[in-house]
Amino acid sequence: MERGTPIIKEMQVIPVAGRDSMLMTLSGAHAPFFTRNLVVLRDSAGHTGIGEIHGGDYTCQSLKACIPLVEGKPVGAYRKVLQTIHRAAKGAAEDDGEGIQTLDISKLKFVVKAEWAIECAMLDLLGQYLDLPMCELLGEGRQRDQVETLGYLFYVSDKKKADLPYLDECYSDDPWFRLRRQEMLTPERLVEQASVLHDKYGFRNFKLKGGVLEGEKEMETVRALKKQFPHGRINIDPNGAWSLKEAVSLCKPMEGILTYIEDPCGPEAGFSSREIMAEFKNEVNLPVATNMIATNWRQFYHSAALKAVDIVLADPHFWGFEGSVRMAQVLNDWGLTWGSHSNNHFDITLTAFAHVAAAAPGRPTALDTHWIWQDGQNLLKDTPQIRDGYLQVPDKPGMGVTIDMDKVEEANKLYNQLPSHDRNDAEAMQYLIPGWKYDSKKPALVR
Ligand code: GKR
Ligand code: MG
Repeated sequence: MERGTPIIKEMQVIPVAGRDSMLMTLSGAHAPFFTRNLVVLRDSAGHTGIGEIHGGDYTCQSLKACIPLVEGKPVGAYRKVLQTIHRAAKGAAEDDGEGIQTLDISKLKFVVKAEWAIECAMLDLLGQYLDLPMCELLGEGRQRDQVETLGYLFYVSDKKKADLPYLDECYSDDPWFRLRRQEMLTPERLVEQASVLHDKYGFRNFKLKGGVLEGEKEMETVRALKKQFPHGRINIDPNGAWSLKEAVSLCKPMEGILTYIEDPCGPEAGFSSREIMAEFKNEVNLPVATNMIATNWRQFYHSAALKAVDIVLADPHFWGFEGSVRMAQVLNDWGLTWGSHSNNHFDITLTAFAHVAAAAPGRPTALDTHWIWQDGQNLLKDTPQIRDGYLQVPDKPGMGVTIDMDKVEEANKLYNQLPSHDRNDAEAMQYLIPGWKYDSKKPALVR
């Protein structure tokens, strides 16, 4: 009889691309395509383990460099494998440690750690070996069977203004699929967006991506959303676009309307974003969330010491799967709240997030996901569903889902056709405002 856990026979790194709408954020307008990297592991028991992480050549190369450290290793040694990867990792020369406190998206690749896609795929294999769902292997194990999720609302620009190949779904039978590719820039259209999402997925929580219009105009949208969903939990995230003074004057009147506020301000006047957010909290009686000022344990130490945040959106692709659940445990013990940030992603990330959130103790805030903008571009044969506002956590062993390699191949072909693999929100933006340049303190359409 063979002893020990199965051996990893093969690690594939597969870059993939998908389609997106002209979504507006502080960093500009989303391009018609987004990219991701997949990890597919095959073990000696005949199982397949999968993981997905941010796209781009930097992350793809980092993953490929890990192949010799993963192949030939027993599935049960996943902690040792990750430790070996960490010890071998050399920080990139261009990484100045700034992170994403000013939402410079060229720095996101340093905040994301490629090896968490390997952690995910190894936990998937380990779960299959142990005959347990992945969430049972994390932290204190499964805390819930479904995970409350939010409807992630975006202002959307008119794609016809850009000479770029955005998708049009005007012939779809699905009202949401038809709507998500259209221009939506007014409070009325954002309420329509939220209502159609509510009908399709049952969301009662909404997050508006701000940093696009003047702050006052964005607050009008928030007010309109609250009017439509009086019992809904509404949050706005301008990604630190407002000065401390603006943030206080915009948010103070919103106490009782906003449920919480995400990254209202950032570094200014020689003070770090952690110090500025602490000052914001002294003045405004709203819980504050972040995915910008606490993206690792050292940043979290200062954020916590300054009491700068209440809700840490600990994305497993920044913190690791175990790390994100460890954060959930700490926050819960300290009376603070866990959640997760997201970027455009496929359904492999959706599944992974479902497991991590299922293992987060306490009362996490509703989970972020961009999936609604990608729904239909499935890379899985059995994508977990969002029903009545809750993402269903798979019950089968490991991730509990099956990868569709034909779909992966198509997404890889699309990736290979793209002239560039890195996110660049300025390119599409320049069709809307010629010569547009990123400014961390100016909403994208305010120039
Ligand atoms: O998809 O453009 C986007 C978002 O703005 C993303 O880049 C952010 O990182 O969703 C994120 C957030 O909550 O800050
Ligand atoms: Mg955010």
